Amino acid sequence: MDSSHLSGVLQKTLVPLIVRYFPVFVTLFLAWITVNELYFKKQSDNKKGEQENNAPPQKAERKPVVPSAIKPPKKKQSTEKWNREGKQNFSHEWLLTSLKGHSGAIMDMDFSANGKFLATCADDRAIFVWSTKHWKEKDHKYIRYNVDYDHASLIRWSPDSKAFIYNRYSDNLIEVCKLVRKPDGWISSLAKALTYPKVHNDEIIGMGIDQNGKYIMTCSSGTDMIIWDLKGVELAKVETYLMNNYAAKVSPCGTFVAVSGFAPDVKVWEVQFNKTSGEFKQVCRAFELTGHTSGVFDFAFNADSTQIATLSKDKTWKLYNIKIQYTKGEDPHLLKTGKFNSEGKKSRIALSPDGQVICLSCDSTLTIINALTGEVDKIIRNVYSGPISSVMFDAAGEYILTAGDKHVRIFHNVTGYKASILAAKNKLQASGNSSATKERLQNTIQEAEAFLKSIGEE
Ligand SMILES: *[C@@H]1O[C@H](CO)[C@@H](O)[C@H](O)[C@H]1NC(C)=O
Ligand SMILES: *[C@@H]1O[C@H](CO)[C@@H](O)[C@H](O)[C@H]1NC(C)=O
Ligand SMILES: *[C@@H]1O[C@H](CO)[C@@H](O)[C@H](O)[C@H]1NC(C)=O
Ligand SMILES: CC(=O)N[C@H]1CO[C@H](CO)[C@@H](O)[C@@H]1O
Repeated sequence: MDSSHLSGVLQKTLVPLIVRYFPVFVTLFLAWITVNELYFKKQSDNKKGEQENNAPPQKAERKPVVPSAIKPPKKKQSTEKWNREGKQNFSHEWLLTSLKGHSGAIMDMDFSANGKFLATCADDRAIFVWSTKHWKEKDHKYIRYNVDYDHASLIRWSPDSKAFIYNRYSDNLIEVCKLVRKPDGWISSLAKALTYPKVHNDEIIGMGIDQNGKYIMTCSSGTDMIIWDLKGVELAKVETYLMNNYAAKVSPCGTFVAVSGFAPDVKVWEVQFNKTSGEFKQVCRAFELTGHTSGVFDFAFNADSTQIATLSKDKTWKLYNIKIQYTKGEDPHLLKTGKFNSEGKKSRIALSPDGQVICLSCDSTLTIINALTGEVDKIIRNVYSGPISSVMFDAAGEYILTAGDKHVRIFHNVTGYKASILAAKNKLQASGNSSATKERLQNTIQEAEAFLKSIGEE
């Protein structure tokens, strides 16, 4: 009787209470979920920020915090889904084509010096050598090479376009692969030719070959850089004193090796050979690029090695003139600088061969800057479902290439056309030119304008 009485009381009091306040419970529950979601998102954003830079997260990423607690966190879910599923059907007015064949994330790419091949390496263990001849057609010719029991994350052509080097990512050493050519110019096979001894303890993050074929440079994420001869003999070991190396390059002229890292100055060395005997002499300090206030994620040379563009954690990019007499103490000159919110070490920078266009990548977004004005010309988002791993121009500066999840994307260098119009107009304004020069400049402008029109840019 006691218990039935109790249940009777409960039924009379509690049940109506529950029924009455049910909407409130639901609301509170939803509010709790929403607050949790927002809180954790903020936490992870903050963590990212702490790791890469101490400034608050990017403005664009900040979604307006919805005050109404009942609204489910729809927006966040959709971005997550977006990131997971990716965009298979990426399209853009500037996109010429995508190179498809890899089944994993492409980590690096490089053009051969003769312009005939593009090599790509991916975490699917494959290296592809693509013909650059038929980009405007639908099918893209390539030959595949497998890195046994490992994959490559860096790849560079030898200056004679007859071989390339790549790193074995897990083994952390360098291998050389040679092309066997067919009479028609295409490749019949690819064969491993040489394995370099393992010397770096930390992950190899940079690699390059001198265009004169005298040396190879490898650089680790620690503080060491090695100069090798092409047979795999160590010529010199250089301590970079950058705390951690982020990027390392050989200049297109072959004279310089440069490294950026956690410390804000980019360091440039000259690799010297005896002019009469051709023997390796030494690696000596040439100059430094100063001005950044934080680590430099990446940097790039223009084609004639007279300029370097840098991208830093301090949220700026900078363009330097390095055509200087450094032996007489002249320092590089800052040409342009601009703001860019790069969020991590994976951010990349590319400088067009003529130095007129800068490409910046951060995550899956490509930003294209007119280096003459320093202004952003285009932002292309969601190029991949994952991050862009590499950005580069072809030798003619006609195209911008990005590598990322499975595909290489080839964009028209539209900004380059705009920059060349601007440069030509500036030259036209300068008086005292012959009529032939004027005509040539006017032709340049007309052709570039026609192209821009054809692609829908005014
Ligand atoms: C991509 O496009 C192709 C053909 O246009 C279509 O068959 C496919 O379903 C699309 N995929 C996605 C994920 O939209
Ligand atoms: C360059 O090599 C030649 C011949 O081996 C030698 O006589 C000369 O001293 C070297 N020069 C320098 C600057 O080391
Ligand atoms: C003439 O044109 C050239 C480029 O074609 C330019 O460098 C120069 O400044 C122009 N003006 C004069 C006065 O030569
Ligand atoms: C920056 C750059 O290299 N721009 C080039 C883009 O392509 C046009 C057409 O090939 C060239 O004229 C520009 O110099």
